[in-house]
Amino acid sequence: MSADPSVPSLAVAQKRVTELHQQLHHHAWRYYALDDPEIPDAEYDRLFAELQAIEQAYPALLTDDSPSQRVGAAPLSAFESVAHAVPMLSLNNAFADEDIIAFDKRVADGLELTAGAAINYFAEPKLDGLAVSLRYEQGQLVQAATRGDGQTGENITANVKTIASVPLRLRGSGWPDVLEVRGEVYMPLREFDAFNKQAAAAGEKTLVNPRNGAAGSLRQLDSRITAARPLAMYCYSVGESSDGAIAASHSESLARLQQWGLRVCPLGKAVSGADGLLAYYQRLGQQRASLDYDIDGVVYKVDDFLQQRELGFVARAPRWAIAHKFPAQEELTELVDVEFQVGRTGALTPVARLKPVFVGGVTVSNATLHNMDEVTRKDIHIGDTVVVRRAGDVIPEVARSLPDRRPANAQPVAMPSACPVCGSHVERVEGEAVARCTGGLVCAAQRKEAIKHFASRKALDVDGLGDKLVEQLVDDGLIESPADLFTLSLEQVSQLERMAVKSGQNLIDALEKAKQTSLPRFLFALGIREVGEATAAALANHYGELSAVMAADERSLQQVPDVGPVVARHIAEFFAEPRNQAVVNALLSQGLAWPPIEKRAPDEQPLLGKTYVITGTLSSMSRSDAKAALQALGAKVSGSVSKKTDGLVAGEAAGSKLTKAESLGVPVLDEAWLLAQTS
Ligand code: 5U1
Repeated sequence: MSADPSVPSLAVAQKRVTELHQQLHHHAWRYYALDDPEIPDAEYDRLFAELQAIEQAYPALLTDDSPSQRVGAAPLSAFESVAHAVPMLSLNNAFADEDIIAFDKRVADGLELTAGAAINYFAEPKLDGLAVSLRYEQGQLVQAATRGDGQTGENITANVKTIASVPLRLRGSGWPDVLEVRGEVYMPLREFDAFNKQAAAAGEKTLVNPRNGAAGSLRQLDSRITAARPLAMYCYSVGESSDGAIAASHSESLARLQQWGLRVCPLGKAVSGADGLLAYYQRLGQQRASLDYDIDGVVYKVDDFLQQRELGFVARAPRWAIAHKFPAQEELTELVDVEFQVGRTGALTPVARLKPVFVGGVTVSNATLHNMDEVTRKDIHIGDTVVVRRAGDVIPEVARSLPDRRPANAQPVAMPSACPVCGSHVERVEGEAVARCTGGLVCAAQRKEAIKHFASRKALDVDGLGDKLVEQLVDDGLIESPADLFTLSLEQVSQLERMAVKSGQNLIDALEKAKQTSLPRFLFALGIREVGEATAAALANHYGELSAVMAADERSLQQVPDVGPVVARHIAEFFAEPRNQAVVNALLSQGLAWPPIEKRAPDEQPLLGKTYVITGTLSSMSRSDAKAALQALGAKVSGSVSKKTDGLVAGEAAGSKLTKAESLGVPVLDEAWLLAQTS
């Protein structure tokens, strides 16, 4: 019995430890496996701290499966070898649709099915991480091993125990006494980015990519390092099982693994025949860029275990499964040159000119290098062999260079001291990653970008005024500022390349129509640095009048919600500049106008603190206007649905966001609700 009254007796402590284990395992499962926590993080932390305190007072109560054991153990000198009781298989790869049609035929032939009989498959994403086998004995995680050569891997138990989504103890009942579960450990992309940002800020080494991040983290001899890495695991098959097969089919076995608390990728789907496989591949390919993990293809498996057994293996790969790979997202090529593009705010962006390379399904010859800090961080020289990455619809980028292959004549990348477009001085502000051309609207590049922004959909929304047309208008000297757009004559526009009288008249009509706008759109269209749609809406609501925004000083501007000192300075500097005042006045004299704003005090913002998502087509207003209207009522408008979303405003033909909202129980609101809020 302890003398300290704040420390419980051993018997009481033991009972409490059992309760805390149960609660912490349960809440970790809700949080990591189901992504649906029941209690706030702070409450979880409190329970965790309580367990740690008891374990410190009574070390005998510290067990291997304690939730506190995820923090990492003392370093090992080397990994032990582990022989897999059931080999970890590899998969044959396929790249073309024909390979999949041939696979389906081989399966049908192997099963001696009549021609045309559709086989039931299970299709699932192929994660780009590291394959790992988990061994549970009496429901407790006793060992985790890498795949190695498929027969023998390395014992990485201490490292895998730090992964919060790997249960240390299986849930429920009915699991075999010995159960080996296989799956992929990966690094979620958002957490990979956050990890690298933090590492770069601290001057530490960054991770090359999420896959290397996952593999490297699992290969640490010091599991405290692994514990600090954001890793997760999805399970996809069973190795040894003391009860034999745990189900009659692969899909049923995944459901059982899930019941036992193991995390299974929710995108797996039962499909039928080769058509079903190819349709799944197409769909997942479209979803790929929006996933929070890297995948490099799809795995198809014959679902029925008896059929799997009948088909058997060739060498180490099953005849009943195949990996259908996506086109590579990373390729090597030569960096031929680096040029600098000038953006709307004068920011100079280094752009890589590359020897054309086929990557992610397209030929890439240019890729962004973001800014000079990135060039330095990635150690990029002209002439280098570089890794080009293109994920889905994402803009291609140079992921890294290969300094080992650097030729003797490679050149470092230098920021020009004069703007490559207008020759104005280039300045780099202390503490900012970007360098800027100081030419303002004197610079043709900035003029073009400013006018493109002014006419863009979320700004004045001038129908038919695309980027190429703006470039022609500036290059031909017909316009210098957004205000000049409204002085264009039919004769001038119809003489432009690819324009005729009809298309010219359409453009003149669109410009006329765009004159009737809203104050938030007008403020956004001016292209003031750091003033996006939300800030423009907040400014309009706060001041009500353009003249008041223009007259506001930095102190006053900081009273506007979400406007801090930096944004306030950009706004005040913009309106203090005589050239900008002249453009605004010219626009007003051309007849740009908007309905008066009804100013709302914070206590008149009934949606303050709420977050909405808008999807589908609304009949009475554009999505941008709906967004501005909700923002004026104090709401935040986000682009993606999560459990934290207060409502999804769904118009006609709402797609995946509607499905997600329904699955998460997020209220679905219609246009009538929106109109009722905003009227
Ligand atoms: N999703 C998934 N990835 N993956 C990799 N399933 C899957 N199955 C595999 C492998 C190597 O092998 C099975 C055939 C057991």
